Amino acid sequence: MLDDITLTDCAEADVPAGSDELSCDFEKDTCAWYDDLSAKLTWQRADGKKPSADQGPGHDHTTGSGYYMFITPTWNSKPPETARLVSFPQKSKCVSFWYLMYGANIGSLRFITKQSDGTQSLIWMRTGTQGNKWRFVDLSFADIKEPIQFMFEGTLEGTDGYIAIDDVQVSSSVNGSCPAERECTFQGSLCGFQPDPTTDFTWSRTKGELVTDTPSPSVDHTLGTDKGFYMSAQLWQHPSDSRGSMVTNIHQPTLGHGECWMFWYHMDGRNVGSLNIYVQDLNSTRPQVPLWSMSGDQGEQWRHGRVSVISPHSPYKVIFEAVAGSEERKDIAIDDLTVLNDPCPPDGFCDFEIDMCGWVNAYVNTSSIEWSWTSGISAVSFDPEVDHTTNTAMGEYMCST
Ligand SMILES: [Ca+2]
Ligand SMILES: [Ca+2]
Repeated sequence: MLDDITLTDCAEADVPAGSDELSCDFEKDTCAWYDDLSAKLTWQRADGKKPSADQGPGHDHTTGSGYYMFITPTWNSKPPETARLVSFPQKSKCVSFWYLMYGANIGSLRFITKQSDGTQSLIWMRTGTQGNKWRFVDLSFADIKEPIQFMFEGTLEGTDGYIAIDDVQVSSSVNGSCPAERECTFQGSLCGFQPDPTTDFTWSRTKGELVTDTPSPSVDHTLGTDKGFYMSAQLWQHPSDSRGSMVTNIHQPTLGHGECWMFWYHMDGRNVGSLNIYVQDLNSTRPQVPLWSMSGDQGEQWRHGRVSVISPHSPYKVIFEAVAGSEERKDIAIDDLTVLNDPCPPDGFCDFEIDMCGWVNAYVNTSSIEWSWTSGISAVSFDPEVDHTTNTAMGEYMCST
């Protein structure tokens, strides 16, 4: 059995054979991932063929009836309780995985890296229910030179629900870059975004604690803290009507019905300017096609945006462009970009299956009504038992408590 392993000043040969086997569907074992036995909880490997109430979601991601890793509260849980699944130090640059987090106040799932000097970095985090479905994350560590350890840290806060992971992929980069990311928090990297040199300025990856006393957001959207990174056009540095663009990596052709790009944006300042999104078809000499645009003050908060990209015959890039307005104190920022293999729902329609579609709780007075993202399985009594979209207890709906 292994326990809280820390390796310092190791030669590569000191790491056990097979320790780089981190791509894992958990069908036979946990590959080279090991549990931190100093933590209160351990990750369990569950069998999707024998689902039971205490076995997490009951279906894996690989085949629907295979194995996955999960944690769930038990009758004698004393939250918060944390479990950690850890890798040996290695040099892989690209990580992706599927996760499922479900249940009222279930807790949080974090992806953390640990350097040989013990420094830990929080790369990715989700808190609270994310709906009863498997969700995809990919991360890249292109800037990292020394071997690092990867860690899945799940913390249970509630009394029902589960946190599960499956189909972890860990690989080297190809020509220095990972496959174009489908989910980006900007916590560990630029996610392949590159400046467009034909525009007037470039965006910056920054965080609240680096931009105090500026109009840039004081907290990011992912973590909600001044330690969380986002992309900012830093418009207060740029004259009116100047423009700066960021271009994504090349994305492979979409399915015929397209895919949905979802993101969070922050536009603060009365004449802040505009945020424009374009798609560039790489097999065509046509100019960029405008997809989405927003102008003017959207308040001091993160707002949700989404846009459908349909490019079934050609690889493509997406361009985010900020155009500076006349206001002095102004900025435009984006965070938490997610690409789904489905078209976006129509405007004005929100089935709450994916998220809250940009609806935010408005605190008008001291009344304690708050909408929470829930479903029948985790709902308290007096809430509807099924939602309208899927007509099952697994669908999400909004209720006030
Ligand atoms: Ca599996
Ligand atoms: Ca972020």
